[in-house]
Amino acid sequence: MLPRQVVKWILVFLVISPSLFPVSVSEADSSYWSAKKRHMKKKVHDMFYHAYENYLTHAFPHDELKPLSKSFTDSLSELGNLKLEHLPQHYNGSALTLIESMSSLVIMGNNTEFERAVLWLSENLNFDVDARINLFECNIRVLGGLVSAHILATDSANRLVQGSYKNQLLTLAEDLGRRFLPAFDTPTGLPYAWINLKYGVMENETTETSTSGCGSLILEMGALSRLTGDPIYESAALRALRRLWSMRSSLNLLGTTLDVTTGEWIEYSSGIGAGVDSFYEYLFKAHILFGKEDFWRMFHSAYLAVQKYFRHGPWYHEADMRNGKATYWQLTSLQAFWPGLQVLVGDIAAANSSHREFVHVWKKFGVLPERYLLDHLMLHPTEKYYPLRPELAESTFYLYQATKVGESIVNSLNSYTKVDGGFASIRDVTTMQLEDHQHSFFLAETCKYLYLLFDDSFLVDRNYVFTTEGHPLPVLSSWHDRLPEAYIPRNWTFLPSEKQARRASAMTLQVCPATSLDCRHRCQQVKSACHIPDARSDHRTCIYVTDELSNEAQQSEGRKLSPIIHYEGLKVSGKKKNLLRLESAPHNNEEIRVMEDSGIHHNSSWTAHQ
Ligand code: DMJ
Repeated sequence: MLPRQVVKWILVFLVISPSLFPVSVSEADSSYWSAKKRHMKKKVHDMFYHAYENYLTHAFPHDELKPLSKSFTDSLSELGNLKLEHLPQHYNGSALTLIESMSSLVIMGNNTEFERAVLWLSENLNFDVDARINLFECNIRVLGGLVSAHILATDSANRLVQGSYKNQLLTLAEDLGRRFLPAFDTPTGLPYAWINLKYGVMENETTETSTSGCGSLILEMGALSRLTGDPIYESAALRALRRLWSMRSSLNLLGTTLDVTTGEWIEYSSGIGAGVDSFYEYLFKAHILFGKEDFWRMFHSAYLAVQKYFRHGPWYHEADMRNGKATYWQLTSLQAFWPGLQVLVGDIAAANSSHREFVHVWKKFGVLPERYLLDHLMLHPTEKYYPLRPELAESTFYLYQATKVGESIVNSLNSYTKVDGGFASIRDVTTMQLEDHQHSFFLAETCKYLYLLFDDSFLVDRNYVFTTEGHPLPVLSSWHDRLPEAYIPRNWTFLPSEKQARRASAMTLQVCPATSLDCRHRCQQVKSACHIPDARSDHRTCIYVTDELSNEAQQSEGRKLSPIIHYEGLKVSGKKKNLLRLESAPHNNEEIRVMEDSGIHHNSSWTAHQ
């Protein structure tokens, strides 16, 4: 035992020591964090270059890398194309991943490689190709990539070798923008979802599109107009956006899919995920980029409606735009961008609570599964994949700097998805089986946001708005009609009581169900979000809906019964008060919620969206 006096002096020393050596303690602290940040920055830097160099070696100038087979895919013509129809025979790619990587190269400080990319694209990129592309995807990835890279190429901080850049990327962007215009030639001004780059809108083209397909064009097309001085692009995008907004319900809600010729809704249910997500994002970001109060007013009403009708504690379900009633209770990986948007608008507490839930899910599975059925506490039987999506990293970037969350995302990506030939998507989060696809958004967004978490020096002197594909556009007063007024009200979202906020995450209670794939006759095939045709039969999954039984039953019973849905080997039947019963093992007698009027659990859930 130490003598009492000694113990006393030791205690006194421990109490006063921080004030005796304040500098050394905080220095130690900050040098620990600086070292940690440098270490993490290097890790993300290495991830990006592993993905990038493998793309250059095995796939360039094609669109995307297949990291397992070390080959390529010309996926620009497949993005968003569920049925893989009208695939071009002679399309050889547009170096999509290179276009998407350019802004990340600048953010990581590699001006030499950026210049090489600019020059290669200037000399080789050609949009006069017979390829039917998805307007939304081509806009956010290609037009956004080019416009952002043009701005970065003309920024004195990223000066290219004197005289080497003569606005070639802007010329290419303008060429692409012109090819988009025929899509807007509809009675409503709402654009077709698909356009052939060489020939315009194809005969018998589908008139169905999504809310994000019409409402997420304004940043890129607006920027193109500001840069070229030609208002045509911005006007087309603005007209479509205004028309879309005019279709909102009295609750300020919109649906998910619509017809561009009639301007009528097809799918009345919507949420903040697939088919709608970037519509909200663009209303707000357009206000920041162009300063128009109009965008702010639209966003303000739309945001409040989302918080009122879709939100359930930290989660967001879907609801019918006509009456605000909940339809599908699903968590999707795409929704994880929402907390990031909430940070931008100043609704920090709400952002924090849902970000925390998404992080729980990430930790539970190691990555974010594409879709989780909140009312059944189970993974969606077919959408168990994780295609290297950026949304959680994006929200994490807006909420934090250098945090444990960022570190754990980086570590999971390295341990589960890194392969010799790049980074592979995950086909099934329960088995971590890989899929042969490295999406271009992994370089454009996932790596970029992770890098910015640990080194944001790119953002020091200037404000940027990141497009939905992560391409930075500078906030310039010259682009503003007038500078935005202060727009951040307090307490956007009514916060649930402490008790509710702390309740255990639904995900922590879930059991991962085993499901067997059983594609039977009359399957309507539904592709995974990866859109890459390959030889594997299990690449596609199926759902088919038959109304035969209901017709028979109708005749015998003289009344209308609900359709039967065969769903990945599950039989779903017997609509009762808006609920269907799952009849086959392992989900015996579970009920799923369905839309009140259709009785069929489908459509937006099956709309793939990159
Ligand atoms: C990206 O292409 C964009 O972020 C888009 O808005 C939604 N999905 C993907 C990545 O998940």
